[in-house]
Amino acid sequence: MSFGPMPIANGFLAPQDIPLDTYRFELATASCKRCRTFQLIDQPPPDKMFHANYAFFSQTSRVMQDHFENFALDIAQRLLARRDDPFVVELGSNDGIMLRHIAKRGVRHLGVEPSANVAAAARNNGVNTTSVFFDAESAANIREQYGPADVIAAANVMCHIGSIRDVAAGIALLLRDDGVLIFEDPYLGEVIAKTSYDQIYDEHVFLFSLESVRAIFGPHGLSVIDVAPQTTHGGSMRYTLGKTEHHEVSSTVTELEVAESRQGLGDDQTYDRFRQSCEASKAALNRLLGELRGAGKRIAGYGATSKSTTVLNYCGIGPELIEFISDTTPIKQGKVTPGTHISVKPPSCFSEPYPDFAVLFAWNHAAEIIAKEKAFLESGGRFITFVPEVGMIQA
Ligand code: DWN
Repeated sequence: MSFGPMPIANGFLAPQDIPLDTYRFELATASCKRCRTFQLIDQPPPDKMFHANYAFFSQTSRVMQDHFENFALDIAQRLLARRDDPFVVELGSNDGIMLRHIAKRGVRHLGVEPSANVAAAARNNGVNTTSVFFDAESAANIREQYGPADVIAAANVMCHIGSIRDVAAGIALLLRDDGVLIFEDPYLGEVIAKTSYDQIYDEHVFLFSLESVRAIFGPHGLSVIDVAPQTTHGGSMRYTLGKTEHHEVSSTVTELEVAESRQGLGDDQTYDRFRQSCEASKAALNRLLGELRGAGKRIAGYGATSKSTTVLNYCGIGPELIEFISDTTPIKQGKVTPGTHISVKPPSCFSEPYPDFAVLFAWNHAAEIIAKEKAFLESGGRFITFVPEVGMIQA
């Protein structure tokens, strides 16, 4: 399905650069009939998305900080316990949100993070980081310098990599024979179930299912040995893979296989229904915002997420409907949203005075935000949600 011409999701720009906001690509998806990998048909070149001004810093959410501390704990307790001088590599290690907990344990580690600014933040957090794109060539270099990896981890990274087969080849090369690959990404089954079409944007070239993970990594000798659903990013899946002959397969894998078949992730009709649900969601959101603005209500946005770029551009929502978006990320503040040019302001502006409504673009952080914004809700303000359907959250 097509979501129309789209700018770079994290391409926030200074107001004076609005005339330069001309780059667009066609945001359209397809589900491969052979391997059922749900993917973008076209993806902008990686250096247009990941560069020295990359706008997303993982540590902006308290809940995500806890999540990654627990991820590190899972790795340390489940995967490293009986290993002698293990070596952990994290792909797309961002600002070191996970790896710093591995580093603190004195474990040999390396973060591989192509965006230079977030890589620098990771080094400041005491995380050994190299700023390169991971592929078969850089994997060979890492193995030569550090030896084989006991664990290769990645969170919200694999689904960003168009050249995934090259990455899979690099992982197979870098991983010790009995080592494991552990990664998590937004889960296709959740996106379909919740009509969270905003998970579809330039950086997310894939939305994985068990079937597609098997199709991608299987040819490189890596089997899925465990799966564990995660609540993060609106519903993610953590996959653990290992070289086929060295590991037992957990029953969670068969259970997920059955669930995917029941949900129809392998059926064309599922994707037709998803398209219809996206169109219905767009119409309902436009209708609601139009009615509220027509009644003179002030509407803001909450969280200038990457996901919001899809929602705003697909639905055609601009400053005439949404006055500004509140966001805690300093690099986004004072800028405007890509394509739709809504001002992004620091949270201090949110309460000066509170708007009547706030579209919860960071819906995946709803619990954390609702707890933080009690005063907004108690003053009569309402959050507008659109996942799983358009509705309101009030005190
Ligand atoms: O995969 C990706 C995920 C992990 O993160 C990347 N492609 C980019 C990014 O996606 P996103 O921008 O949709 O992620 P979030 O975590 O939904 O973004 C939350 C945004 O909301 C941030 O800009 C910070 C902001 N925020 C806020 O203003 N107040 C977040 C919280 C929790 C808050 O209280």
